[in-house]
Amino acid sequence: MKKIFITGITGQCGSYLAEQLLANGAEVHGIIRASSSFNDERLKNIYVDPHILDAKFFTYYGDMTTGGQLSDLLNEIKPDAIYNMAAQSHVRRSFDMPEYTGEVVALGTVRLLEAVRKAKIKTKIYQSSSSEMYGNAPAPQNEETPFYPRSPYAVAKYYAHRICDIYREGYGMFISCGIMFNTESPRRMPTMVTRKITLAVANILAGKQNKLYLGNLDAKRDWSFCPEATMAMQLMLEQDKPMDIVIGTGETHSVREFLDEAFGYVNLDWHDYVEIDPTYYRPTEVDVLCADPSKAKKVLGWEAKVKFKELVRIMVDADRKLIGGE
Ligand code: G4F
Repeated sequence: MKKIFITGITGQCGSYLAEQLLANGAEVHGIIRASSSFNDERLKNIYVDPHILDAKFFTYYGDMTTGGQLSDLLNEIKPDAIYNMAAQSHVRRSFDMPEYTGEVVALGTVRLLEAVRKAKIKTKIYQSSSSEMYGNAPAPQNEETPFYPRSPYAVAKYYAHRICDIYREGYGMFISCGIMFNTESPRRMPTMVTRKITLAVANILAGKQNKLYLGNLDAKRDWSFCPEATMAMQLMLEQDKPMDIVIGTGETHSVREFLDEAFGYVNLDWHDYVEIDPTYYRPTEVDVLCADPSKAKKVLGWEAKVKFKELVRIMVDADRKLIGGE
């Protein structure tokens, strides 16, 4: 049985990954950031009391800002694979908290790599890199496209991406980086634009909201369905050699198109509800992200099945169910 260690297990992608790995018979260990409020809602489907005899799911309080504890945990667990999903992942917020973002995303990654190196554990590592690293590099972006990070978050991810490169080459460690374009699902943070929109649709239908305040509607993103993207991450660690691979659908749509699709699906006109609040603008914006996922198809045999329209509908349906009042 494989032992897996996941940082960021309480996040959208971390939680889907944990579920899929457990379903495949793995033993899954993850760290949860200590908080006085509950932050493990996404793990409710897989939580088991660790005292039961055949428990395969274990969580520990831990943080990417402290290296010593990561070392202790890795020495104790000796995982066959590690998925580094932990991040302060909100791009707009990274402008308000640049130092903390760098601490978790950039230095957190090097702390994890150092912990593995010093523990001399033979393990495969998956690093969640981000398409934000491309900034305004011309679309479509692939593994050869030069990076041009335009936010504190993106530059921290770029540091993490490059340090993985250095440890892979310098120490011969197996580290694969998934260059992830936007991943969405009903578990998406409500402050990310897609979920903010689908929750608003559900709330408006239920009579609980009458305005939706957004920022830049012209930005274009490649939105894929998170549980499909996490399958690609696992395929990356099943390869014999480590590599960097772009994961996305190959389609790009604007925030405006997302509004058209989400409100149109329930016969509402978003122009009646949406107002622009410039506080959601970013000091530097990324205009167009669109994956060229040819390498993922060729090497992993992976390609996105859920495309834009279906994704929007999955999210609207889930939020209508959540909010009720239909
Ligand atoms: O949903 P977003 O906040 O996602 P963003 O910035 O593209 O980042 C996400 O994807 C990255 C991968 O490419 C990840 F690395 C990152 O961790 C995160 O998951 O914003 C998408 C677009 C932006 O252009 C933003 O300016 O939507 C625009 N937008 C317009 N109004 C808004 C809003 N974004 C947010 N969050 N909230 C708004 O009200």
